[in-house]
Order: sequence, then C-alpha cells, then structure tokens
Amino acid sequence: MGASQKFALVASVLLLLSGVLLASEAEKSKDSESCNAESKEGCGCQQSRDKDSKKKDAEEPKADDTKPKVFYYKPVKGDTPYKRTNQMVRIPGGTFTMGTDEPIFAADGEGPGRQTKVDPFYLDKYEVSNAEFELFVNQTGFKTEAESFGNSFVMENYLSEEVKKEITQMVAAAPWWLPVDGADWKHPEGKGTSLKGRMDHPVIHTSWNDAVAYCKWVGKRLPTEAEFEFACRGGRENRLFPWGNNLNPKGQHWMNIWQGKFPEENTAEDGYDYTAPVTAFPEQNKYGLKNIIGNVWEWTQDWWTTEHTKDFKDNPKGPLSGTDKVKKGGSYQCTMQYCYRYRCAARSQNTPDSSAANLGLRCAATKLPSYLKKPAKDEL
Ligand SMILES: [Ca+2]
Ligand SMILES: [Ca+2]
Repeated sequence: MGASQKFALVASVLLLLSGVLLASEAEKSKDSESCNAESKEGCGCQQSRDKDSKKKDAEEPKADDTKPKVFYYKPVKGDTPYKRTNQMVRIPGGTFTMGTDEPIFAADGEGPGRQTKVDPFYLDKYEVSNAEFELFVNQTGFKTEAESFGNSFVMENYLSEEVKKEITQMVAAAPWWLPVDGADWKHPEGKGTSLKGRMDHPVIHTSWNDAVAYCKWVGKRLPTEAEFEFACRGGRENRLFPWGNNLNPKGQHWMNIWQGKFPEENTAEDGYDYTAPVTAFPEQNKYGLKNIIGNVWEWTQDWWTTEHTKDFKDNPKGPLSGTDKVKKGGSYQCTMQYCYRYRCAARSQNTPDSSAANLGLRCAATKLPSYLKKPAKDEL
C-alpha cells in the first residue's frame, strides 16, 4: 500500500468515525444507521486524479455530454451473448417535492422539502450490468480506477478465508468493510474471483469517474440528483419508496436490501444475500424502473452538499464544486436498523475516485440515443 493510499485509509477512518457518530445520534431518535460505514469517503488517490487531465475533464459534465465524442456504440448482432439491458424509459418531467420535511437523517441534508422542476429526460430502466460494462471495456480498453489503484472495498462476509488472511488493514469504525487487493469490477471479491454467473448483475467497484466515462461512451450521461429523485418518486408526493410507504406491499419484496441483524446475519428473505440481477424484482413505479432503490447505490452528477433551502429550484445541478459526489438509492447492505437509505429522499456521498462492492450506476440522457429508438428484437 503506497503512501497516498495509507493517507486515504486514515482519511476513511476519520470520515467513517464521523459517520458512526452521526449514526449514534440518529439511533437515539429513530432507526440506527451505519450506511456511512458503507462509505469510504476519501479512499482513492487524489494526487493521481489531479495529475490526470482526462479525468479532470470528466469531473465536470458539460451540457453536450449527450453527444459522445469518442465512441458511439451501436448494438450489432453477436456482440454479446447476453441479453441487452441498456434500454431507457422516458421520464416526463414536472414539479415535485425534492427531499423531505420529515428527514430520517437530517445531517445528510434530506430536508427541507423544496419544490423542484425537472425537464423531461430519459433514464436507464436498469442499473448498468456487468455485461453492458464489459462491452465498453472490450471496445475501448478502459481501465477503471479500482484497477489502477489495485484495490477496492468489499464487505467481509463476501470474502474467502484466503483473501481475508492477506488483509492487514481494517477500518476500526466499520471492521466489516475491508480494502481488498485485486478487487475490481471483473474480480468483485479480489484475486481468484470472477463474474461467472453474474453477467446480469450490476457492475460494482466503478468510481464516479468511471461512471461518467461509461455513460459518455454509450451516448448518455449521469442523472442529476434531482432527476434521480424525480424518477424514484414516480409521480407520488412525499412517499418513502418509489411505490409508496409500505415496505412490502402485497406481501412481496420489491427491492434487494438486507434482512436480519447487520452485519452478523443476512437471512436474504428477498432472495438475495448479495447483488441481484438488474432485472430482478418488480418494476418499482409507473416509470418501469427496476432497482432504482436497493441492490447497489448509484452515482449522480451532483457535488455533495447538505445545505438546502426551501426556494423553488429549476432543474438544479447541485453545487459548482465540491469534494464528494452524491449517490442515491441504498444497497443490498441496507436494513431498517443499519442503513435506512433505500428511500427516495435519502442520500450519501463518496469522492469521485471511490469504489466499492455496493456502488454502481445507471445513465440518463436528455435526448434518446438514436440506437435505442428502434427496440432491439432481443429486447427484454
Ligand atoms: Ca437481499
Ligand atoms: Ca439501485
């Protein structure tokens, strides 16, 4: 581990500790929280990012991000043996209440509720799968940041004894969350692991910079936080989940989260103790979105801030600068007791070069990419 990574680990510990303190506050009032323990803010190499002008460009998406400058993928029969999951749905736009006046975690900036206008746009129906990301990597040779750094974060429960033996560092405030050498999108649990049987699962260990590069390549862009939340709410005002306030309507599971006592026991009553296929579970609201909450966290364009006013916002794009990017939707590691962030108003953050086993993406677009205008024959 290099000096910069050691520094990053120390920074992670400090930030994670602050997250746990916040969590203990929240615990007193309602549900406890350690989703901050899922974050690893500060992890990664700031220095290398600054040196890389290409990545620097990617940090500030421009208005013309919908026009791919480098590659423009047109599906060709035989390109991939896997079913495509790159379809988009149209989100009609409108004015909605973003955030909430009844925050579960006020320190996250979940409130106040503010009237927010969002123009119509398109959003991926599914999280980006390993199969879709593989097309990108195969055709561009793209190297993710986790691959460049040589490690990424994975929860202890998913690691082999062999891999665990090699790990000498640990985040004191979140000992279940380990930096694993060789963990990247293709080797989700480190050396010796593969994507076998998981090509339709969401790609993980992708940083914000990786996500921007991927979305640009497919002629799309990341959604703004406002767009994500508008889509998540599906036209319903002030509800917890995309479908309403009931966790399991009709007695069924609508998302991939954690059941049981975190982190000791995952009973996987929803059918999955780790990531689920991006096509799993019912459509979560009338826009036809799958796993917009649950499964993996998803990056948005916006820089992170917790300072919001009640003023009307017209297509907000977040602060002009910052250190962390907003992620939304919660993950398979969230429970009511230990990360109640699988709610549309909930939010969290990581530095743009962070990656982890519970963090992925889906893309948005202002204009539907032309290759999607005619549904492919093999469309789901
Ligand atoms: Ca689950
Ligand atoms: Ca998700």
